[in-house]
Amino acid sequence: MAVDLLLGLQWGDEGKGKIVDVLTSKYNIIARFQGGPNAGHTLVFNGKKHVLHTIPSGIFHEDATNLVGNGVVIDPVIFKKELDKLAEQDVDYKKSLLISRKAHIILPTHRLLDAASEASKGKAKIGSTLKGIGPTYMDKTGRNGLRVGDLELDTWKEKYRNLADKHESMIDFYDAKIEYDLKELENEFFEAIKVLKSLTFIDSEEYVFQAQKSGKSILAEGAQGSLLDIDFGTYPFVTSSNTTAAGACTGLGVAPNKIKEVFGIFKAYTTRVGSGPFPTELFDEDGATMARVGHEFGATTGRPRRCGWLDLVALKYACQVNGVTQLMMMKADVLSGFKTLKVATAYKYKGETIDHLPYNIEPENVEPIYTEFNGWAEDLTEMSDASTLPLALNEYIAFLEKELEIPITIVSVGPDRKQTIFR
Ligand code: 2SA
Ligand code: MG
Repeated sequence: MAVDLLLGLQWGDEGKGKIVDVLTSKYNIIARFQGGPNAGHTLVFNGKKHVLHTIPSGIFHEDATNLVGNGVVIDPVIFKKELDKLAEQDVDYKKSLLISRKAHIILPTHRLLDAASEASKGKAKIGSTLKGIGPTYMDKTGRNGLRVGDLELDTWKEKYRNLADKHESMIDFYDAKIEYDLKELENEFFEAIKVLKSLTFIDSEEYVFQAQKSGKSILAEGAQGSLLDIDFGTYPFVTSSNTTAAGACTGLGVAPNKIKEVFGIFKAYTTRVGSGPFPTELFDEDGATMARVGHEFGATTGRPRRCGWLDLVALKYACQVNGVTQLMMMKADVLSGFKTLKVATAYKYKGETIDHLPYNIEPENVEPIYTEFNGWAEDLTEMSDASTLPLALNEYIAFLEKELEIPITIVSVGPDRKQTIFR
């Protein structure tokens, strides 16, 4: 059976968690393939909101198996907190949650290094979530990392100590004053490791291979967004993993020819949290309205998200890099009430008009060229049928489909599972 991918096409927070939750009943296995507790995937059902960070968004469905793949980085402390929350909801995760032995572990000192690195950069900081993501992936590619499978060996504490000691000397190297009590952080870490060790560790690439062979269906759940990809994103203002389709191959061991559908999730407008260029960013009342109506705050850090118009230049680029086969448009409801909507359809770049994403999209280099659309006044949040959508929204959708040459198969009109319109 083929593997389907679900990815964010912007700078994260597109609503991937919600759509995974909506689609889970069609799949046997939901698998995360990159990122870690920097992610914040929000699910709403039965009047309750749930935020997941490392655990796949299929966890609330009894029949689904949830796999944390080798490409993910795990902070045992945050993982334990997520598990505690699930236990409070009577979710029986022991049976349904599997962890790759090859996933890397975030040490307390990785978090400290993240903080020291960001503090030392001053204004040029990445705007990291400070979860230790960058330093952990650095140790992975630097071939120094501690992996989940190491926890099954007697030598893991020694390996931990050596790495943590090295990190401590590195923290001193940064020109930043970071206050910390490592003993306390370690107590919490070792407690959490005990909980992690009570879960099922597997050779996940073999599991994924056998699952496909026996006809099981798999949905790979991306975290962050395509423009935060370490290779294709707005470097250096990116995360440290491949958030694009290729990341699912390396982060799960899925062969490229086994991938079938690629679901590209995007917001009807654009948001970004953290630093970095954002050509269609708004600093006016319209941006403030999007932030207010869309409740645009980081699901992990609570930071306010920057808001702006939809950027078709960037969206097209993301569709290309990922080979998107179906689009899903989120938060259409947030745009209700705008008289006029704008979509950036090209950039002015070095005196020319271009419609592809150039190397440098810093504000001094690109100026978005907008196409305007009529807005709609109707409240969409109670709608459940595509035939009831306002004309102006249908025109907005038709334009995007024509430009991107990909069908929009879902329009989301609110955070709840039920507020999902299939087309
Ligand atoms: P990091 O922590 O090293 O991966 O940060 C590097 C950049 O990646 C951005 N990033 C994100 N952007 C949007 N959403 C993310 N998840 C949380 C959420 C973010 C939050 O769902 O709201 O709560 O603040 C996420 N994770 C990483 C980050 O802002 C940096 O620009
Ligand atoms: Mg998020």
